[in-house]
Amino acid sequence: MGLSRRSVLLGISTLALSGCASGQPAFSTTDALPTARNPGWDAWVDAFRSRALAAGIRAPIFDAAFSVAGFTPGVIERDRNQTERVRTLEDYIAIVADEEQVRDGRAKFSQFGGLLRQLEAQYGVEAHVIAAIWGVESRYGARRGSIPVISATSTLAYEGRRGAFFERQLLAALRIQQNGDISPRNMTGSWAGAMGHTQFIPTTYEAYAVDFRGDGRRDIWEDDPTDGLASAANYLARSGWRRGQPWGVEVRLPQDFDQSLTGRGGGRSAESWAALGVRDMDGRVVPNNGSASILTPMGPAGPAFMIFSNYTVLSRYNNSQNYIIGVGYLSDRIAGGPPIRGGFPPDAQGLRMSDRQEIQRRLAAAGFDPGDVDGVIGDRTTAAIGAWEAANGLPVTGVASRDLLVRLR
Ligand SMILES: [Ca+2]
Repeated sequence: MGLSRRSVLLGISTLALSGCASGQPAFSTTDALPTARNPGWDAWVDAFRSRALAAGIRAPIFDAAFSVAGFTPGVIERDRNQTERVRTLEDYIAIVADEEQVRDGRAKFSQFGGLLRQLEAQYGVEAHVIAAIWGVESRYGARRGSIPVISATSTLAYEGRRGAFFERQLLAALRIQQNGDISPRNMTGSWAGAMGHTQFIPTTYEAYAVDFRGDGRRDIWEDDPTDGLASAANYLARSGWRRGQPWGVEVRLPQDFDQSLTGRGGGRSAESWAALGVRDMDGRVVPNNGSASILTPMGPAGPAFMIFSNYTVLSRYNNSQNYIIGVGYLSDRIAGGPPIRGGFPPDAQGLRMSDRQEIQRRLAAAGFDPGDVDGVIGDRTTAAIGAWEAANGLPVTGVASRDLLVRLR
């Protein structure tokens, strides 16, 4: 399967950055991005050097950091592409919390069970929730990102679309180096400067990273995930995580349910929802966990969730609905919970996940590689459809449609 395809999909799925921990929802690329000569960036770095020194960065630290940094045009490309496609919850879960990710999560959960239970005891954040953040952010550490953070943040600060934000990240990154937590060469991350096992951006690192092993360095970059996972637990704890409460639960709404009651603002007690006929997927009244809201991310025909205050805590990490539900759902699966039981509605083309998977299977059988047969129509499937259409004398649309499925059959 194509991890690089996954990272491309995720890079464009959400980046509703809100001072969140991660610059992107998941899976940094491991592709090395080349640097390029750019006199404009050189001049920007010269000017920035004065600002950095005035802000307390010592000259040798600054010069060592930039001696291994360079203008990296690839990060600008990624920054521009990431808003183009908005994924549905169904697609997002197929990418970050599919059966493979659940299996890997359960394996990591048992491998690192001692550490995770220690973190749960110390920070009051359930072990399976920490594991789920680890899974969604970096595929349990497998994709921590290999782009030099000084290069990425200085390129985006220079480019300017969100220049002030990335200059703050760059300054924080230099302070982290000055503090001795990481060497210039080893400070790597995603194209947006999100670093380590749980993809902290530099300002989040400064505020929340911890040295759990007590060796004097807050090392979220190394293979050992201890400091990275402890830092994520600390961040959730300090954001108000309530141990013993769910982030949310999947619910069944009655036929006549008033959809205008859904949304994050519509908090009510569990008793009040029960009186309106809301039940869990086994038909039971949902226990009281404080003020609760109902979300129907894909509309009335899709799954429904009752969410609690821990949903809001997860939103501090990344304020994307798909991200929060993705992490919450993966945490439940790692803890042994079932798949989502509410059906997903057909997409804009009238196709269901199984139809989209059939298109991918048939394209592959015809010799047009669509990437993973995961039902998610990403760049590779779109390209494969276009190539198949061209080879069959049809107008090239790249669209996974009912008509295409019929023709492929
Ligand atoms: Ca440490």
